[in-house]
Amino acid sequence: MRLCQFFVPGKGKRVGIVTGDTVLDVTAPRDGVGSVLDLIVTAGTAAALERRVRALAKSARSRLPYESLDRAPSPRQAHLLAPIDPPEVWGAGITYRRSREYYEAHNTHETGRTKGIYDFVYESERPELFFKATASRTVGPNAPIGVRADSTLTASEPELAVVLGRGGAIVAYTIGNDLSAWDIERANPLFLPQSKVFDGCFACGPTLVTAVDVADPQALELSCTVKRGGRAIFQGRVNTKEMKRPCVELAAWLCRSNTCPAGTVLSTGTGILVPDEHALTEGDVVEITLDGVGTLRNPVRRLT
Ligand code: DO4
Ligand code: MG
Repeated sequence: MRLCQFFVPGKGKRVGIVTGDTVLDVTAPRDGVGSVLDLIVTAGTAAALERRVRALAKSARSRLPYESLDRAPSPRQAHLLAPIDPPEVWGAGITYRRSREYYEAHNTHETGRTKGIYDFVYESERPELFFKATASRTVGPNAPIGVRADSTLTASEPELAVVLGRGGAIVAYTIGNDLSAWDIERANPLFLPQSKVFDGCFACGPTLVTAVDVADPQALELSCTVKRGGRAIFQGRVNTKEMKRPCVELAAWLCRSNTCPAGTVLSTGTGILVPDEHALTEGDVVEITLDGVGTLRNPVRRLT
């Protein structure tokens, strides 16, 4: 099942189930369905979430065309929102061989060693995990993603993102865009938090697909297009089978001695590396498509 959230003028946030081209409005705050986060917190597990969503789909009272919601956010028009308001967003890094090679090739930090930090983290048993964003720094479909005012090399990192339920169980999947100021990170790895966390630093959506509906999360096709002036300047793709560590392993590491609230999103690392010459600029549009989830489209805004 696919879940979404959308805004309707005069009604506020709504919870939707996407079936084909249609969105079923299943919002019922008095029955504990005020948000997708409510559903995930109450269900806790993937099986319970699936049961609840299937039952809700049968009782939906109104429906809308998905297309009518897939537009720029405006208080005057119905539009999609991020499919979840995550209490926490975390990221995993260097989970693909090609990201290790790309990051390492650009690691100008002199260590005097034959291997750099990205080689070490790729080979290490412990994965790289970092705090990425809060709900206030997360944007949904068609909302602007940010480029820091003090960065000249910010890139999109298209990623499979998992949504955790109770005890770190994976209950859903979505697309994550881990916007990253690579110039800041390359200046010094200790600047990583500043390269990763800023306004509009994370986009997710357009929908969440329940975990029960994903036969194999390590066999999903993810693609990305960056458009400038309506023309594609970059296209890339990856399959999640190329990940070194499966999603469940990353989620288990994240939850070691670290209780993650239900609804936490973990973005599992990028295998699509946009060349430096295509650093994001104001007005670019980034489109990321994932099997079963849809296309996450966001315009780029330079922050002040
Ligand atoms: O250490 C850098 C971050 C790596 C990352 O975000 C990724 O591999 O996706
Ligand atoms: Mg990343």
